[in-house]
Amino acid sequence: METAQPPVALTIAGSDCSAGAGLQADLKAFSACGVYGVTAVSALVVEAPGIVSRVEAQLPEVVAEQVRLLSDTFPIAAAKTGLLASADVVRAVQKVLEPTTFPLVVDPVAVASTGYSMVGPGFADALREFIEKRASLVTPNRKEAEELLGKPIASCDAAKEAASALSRELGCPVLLKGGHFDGSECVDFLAEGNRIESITGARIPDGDIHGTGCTYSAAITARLAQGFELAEAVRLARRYLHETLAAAYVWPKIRGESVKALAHFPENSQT
Ligand code: PXL
Repeated sequence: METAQPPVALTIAGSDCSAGAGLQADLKAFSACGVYGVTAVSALVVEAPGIVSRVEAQLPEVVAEQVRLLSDTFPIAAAKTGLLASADVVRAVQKVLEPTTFPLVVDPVAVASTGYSMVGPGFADALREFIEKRASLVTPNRKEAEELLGKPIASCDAAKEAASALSRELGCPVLLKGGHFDGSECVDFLAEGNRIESITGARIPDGDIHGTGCTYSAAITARLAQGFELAEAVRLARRYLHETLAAAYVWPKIRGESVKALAHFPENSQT
């Protein structure tokens, strides 16, 4: 019997051996959203929740070769980039994506939630050029938006204007995520030039779980691969992220801290 084929989404991202973030999070989110995921590995990260011990950017030509082979083989409907880790990898990815036209979500990851910088010299400039030339959406958190704008964003109110300013500067839609501002609700701003939409979600206590940014941008990518327009893709992805946080797993303390992970298949979490 023939079954309907799912859309295909590509992630170009780092491997997180603890599987909470990076391409492992992306693949889980793609699968949970009903999309077939393929992966080009851009960096190897040795980490566990709360600790990053090493980041090894992969050879730019090997990253590009993965992307080329995958996009020559699969009908890729949308893609995302996560941790690209070096300026040379960014430039190689930009070049290999030149002939492609599918929607591309750029998650401008540079620093792990532990504060560990995961990128090399010249990264910020290379990433900005890549975003300006190819991104369909960029998804900064507060720190990443401040880095891209070159100035602090003092409050959630200021974030609205910052999202618009950034979108005009970069020439592409911006989703500025509100998780790192104060308040009982998380407000994300989706700016497409002068048009702005706020997406509000309840703040989940202890919701600072590793991999939320990767999961959010991967779920957006999955929805774009399924043909949803941008604002609806973001709304659906925000809801999915909320579910993975609300059903999160917590294992007992090991190094003084309990170990948490997002639950990507929340409907299975009690079985
Ligand atoms: O959460 C950011 C992130 C993205 N990608 C990889 C990571 C991390 C965080 O540690 O390891 C591969």
